[in-house]
Amino acid sequence: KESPAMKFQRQHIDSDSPPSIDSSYCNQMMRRRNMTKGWCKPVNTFVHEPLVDVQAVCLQGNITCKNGQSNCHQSSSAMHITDCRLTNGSKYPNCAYRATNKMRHIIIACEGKPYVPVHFDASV
Ligand code: UVC
Repeated sequence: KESPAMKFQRQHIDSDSPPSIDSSYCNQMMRRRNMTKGWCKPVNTFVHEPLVDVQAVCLQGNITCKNGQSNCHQSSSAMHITDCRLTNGSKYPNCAYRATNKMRHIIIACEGKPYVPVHFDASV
């Protein structure tokens, strides 16, 4: 079974490709990473940095998550990310996305032992 840590990597880590402003990137990646099964996930961020650098964020600035939990962490450096946002007219099963590239500080939730990323909360 997929662990929360593996799920985070599937949904949010794309170390190997450079940031892309191409909407086909989001359309392909959202499908390839199984986020268009059963519904179209409305917003999803891919981080284009080495996995170890994203895992290291769990040791960086501790902040409160949007849901009120206290296990969120904000990256000390800005990171290359692509936000994929579902287009207004998009209707399941035809999930169509818009891509936006950003350099942002990421905010992720971490859990467990080892203490690893399990949720992408926001970027600032
Ligand atoms: N999400 C992102 N990036 C954002 C905001 C939200 O990927 O900037 C995704 C996260 O995937 C959130 C979900 O939880 O939308 C709901 O807000 V999650 O637990 O990591 O699957």
